[in-house]
Amino acid sequence: MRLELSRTTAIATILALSGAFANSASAAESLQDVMKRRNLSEKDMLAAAKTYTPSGGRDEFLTFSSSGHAGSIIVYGIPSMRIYKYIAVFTPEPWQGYGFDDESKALLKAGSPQGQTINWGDTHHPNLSKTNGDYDGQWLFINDKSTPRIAVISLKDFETRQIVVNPVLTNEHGGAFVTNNTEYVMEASQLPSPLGHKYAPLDKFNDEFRGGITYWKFNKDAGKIEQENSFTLELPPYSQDLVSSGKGPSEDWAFLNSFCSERYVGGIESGKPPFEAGCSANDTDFMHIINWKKAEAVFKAGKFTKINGMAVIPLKTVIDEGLVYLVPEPKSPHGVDVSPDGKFVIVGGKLDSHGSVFDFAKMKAQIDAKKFVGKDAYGFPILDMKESLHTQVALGLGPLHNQYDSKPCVVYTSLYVDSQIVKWDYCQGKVLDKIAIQYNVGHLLTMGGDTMHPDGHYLVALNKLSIDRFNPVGPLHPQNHQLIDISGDKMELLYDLPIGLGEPHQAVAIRADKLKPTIRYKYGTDSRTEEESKFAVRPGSEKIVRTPGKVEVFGTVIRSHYNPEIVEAEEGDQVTFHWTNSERAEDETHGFAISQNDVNLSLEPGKTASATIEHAKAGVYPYYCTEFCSALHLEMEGYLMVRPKGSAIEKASTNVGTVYTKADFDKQYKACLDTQSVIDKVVAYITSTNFKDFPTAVGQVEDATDQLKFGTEARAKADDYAKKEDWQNATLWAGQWWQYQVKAADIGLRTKTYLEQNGARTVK
Ligand code: K7E
Ligand code: CUA
Repeated sequence: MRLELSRTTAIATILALSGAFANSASAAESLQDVMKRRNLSEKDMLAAAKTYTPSGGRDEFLTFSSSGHAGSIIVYGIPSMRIYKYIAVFTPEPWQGYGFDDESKALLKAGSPQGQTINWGDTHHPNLSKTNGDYDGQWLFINDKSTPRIAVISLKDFETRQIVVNPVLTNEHGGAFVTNNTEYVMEASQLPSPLGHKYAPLDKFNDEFRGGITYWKFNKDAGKIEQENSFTLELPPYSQDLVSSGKGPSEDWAFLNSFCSERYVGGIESGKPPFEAGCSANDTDFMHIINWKKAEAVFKAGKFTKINGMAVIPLKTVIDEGLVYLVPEPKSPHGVDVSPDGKFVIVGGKLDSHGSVFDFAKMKAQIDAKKFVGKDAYGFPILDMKESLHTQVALGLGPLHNQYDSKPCVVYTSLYVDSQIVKWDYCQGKVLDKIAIQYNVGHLLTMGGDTMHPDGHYLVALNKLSIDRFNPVGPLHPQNHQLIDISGDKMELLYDLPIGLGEPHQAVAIRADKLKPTIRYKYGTDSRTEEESKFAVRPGSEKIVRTPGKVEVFGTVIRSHYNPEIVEAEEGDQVTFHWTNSERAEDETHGFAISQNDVNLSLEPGKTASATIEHAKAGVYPYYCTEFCSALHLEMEGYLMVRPKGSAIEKASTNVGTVYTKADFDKQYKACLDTQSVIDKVVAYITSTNFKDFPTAVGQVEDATDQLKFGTEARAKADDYAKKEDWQNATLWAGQWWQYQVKAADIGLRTKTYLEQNGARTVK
């Protein structure tokens, strides 16, 4: 339950607190001083109190927003509006090693049309997997409008798992929308084209060009789209737009908008009016009412042809089997959104000032009675528009998208031209409230707004322009997401989030407690497939394998060194590094960059990733860690030595640098013994508490124990060499012992602070 402070109580509390501070002896500014200095009103203070999240605080909801043609997904929290992550999807992203390690390169290649790797995508509609119409927190999908593709993202590690290319359509817009139980991910075309990437001249538009909607079969357990179980419905060459899945009574159905049912083909260069004129001539376009459940049965009965390996149900079969019906909708519609109870479908008409509420039961009755007012040019039955409508409500100019509230019958619609959001009652057909937006709003986002049980609370306006809202950063402005409180009767604007990637079209938000991401990978996981990597090795079994023309490194990384550190190769060799991060500690990520090469890996705890240099050029190539992983992060480094063709292999030199004596060894050894007594004190403190009740502390203690174990091994080596009076190796290994001690002490102190701050008790 959310604690709702009334406006007056909140302000009274804030003012009382500020009074308390003013009375204190410190010279710190009071709240009133700050309000005056920064010119903040009480309303501002209230908005701040509703969004401000103190350090260490958590958000109630997580948002997944498209980044548009930046090709990724932006993750941010609500109500704090703090950005947490950019999930790389269609576009390479070096921090995550995405598009730079062999594993993700393979994923991007498999997700591109044959013969090329496409390194960007135009993401529009992220959608979450659902079970019984509600988010289950497992999978996320997003579409690429430019190259018709769908990506699957795992919510276990927030990584892209799969990209599938549509072999039939040439572009799309109506993706990635899911059916009520994520049986299918839907993807509908926008610009009609000959199916299967063929050529046909534009004067054959009516006969050879087609639209289509693909039903990608999703295997929820495997987290995989299965192309062999997917199918496409051939549709008339209208510009199909967005699609919304039915729910409850309409669960077997989907609703697909279209514009340009005029089938106009522009040609401004030859004196014809542009597309925009010819595509908006008619008063109405067609909503497609799709019986996908029946389409699935027709597909399973084998009534399809295959195009480029994809099952396509031909136009005639679609009509004969009763898979698609049309109903006129106000011209140039955009948003289509099924109500939480599945009874209504609300359509926004960009060029019409109404929100049109279609009644599923009324449409279904006409379909069952085969009562049609006519057929389109291809023979698709058309329902009566008036008889299909529950109501139409004058909302304002340019209604685009709709999102539902947790309150029954309440919906929010974006008004693109008016730059407003309208709150209205779609049952009674009346406007309830309006709020101004900066500026030209597109999609809206309510919490769980497309599920059967929306959470309410907040609304986000995904705006197209930000004009005067932020400090200028050049002609390309940040995108602006505006957070609005919808818990009361009146909408209240709370916060502006400038986003430095664009253009975000749609976003979805899920209650944070529905997500259970992992903290570390199972040892040796290829994160791009989530399977065990065949290249993983354990500490102690690192190796360099040489075959003619090839050098393959199987190594490990841990604070703060690579094993191996020096790798020899010959000019022209193919050199591959497979690194496994053998850390168990939370957040102990290492990187791997090789100078002068397009290589950077992100190695999270437990992960195995690979990088290949195809034809090594002669030279010295330092490699190093790109994450500041410990105090000796800068020392986490190595050399790839590529000797000129034909020269002999060199041994890593040991007789360079400082020479150590017994005195050096004794000094280092004493430092280690002193450090050990500090560690013992910290350990004594931790074990005197109930640290076992704190999973974070338990994880840290495990990690520190690991480090101390490695330290003991290094100490044994130092002792051995000391016995042989090899002071060089004895001193260096004693130094390594000390490194492990420092890491253990660092973790130990972090744990001590954590326990103190989180109220651990003394138990013995
Ligand atoms: Cu920009 Cu859904 Cu692609 Cu509307 S879409 S705004
Ligand atoms: Cu590992 Cu820095």
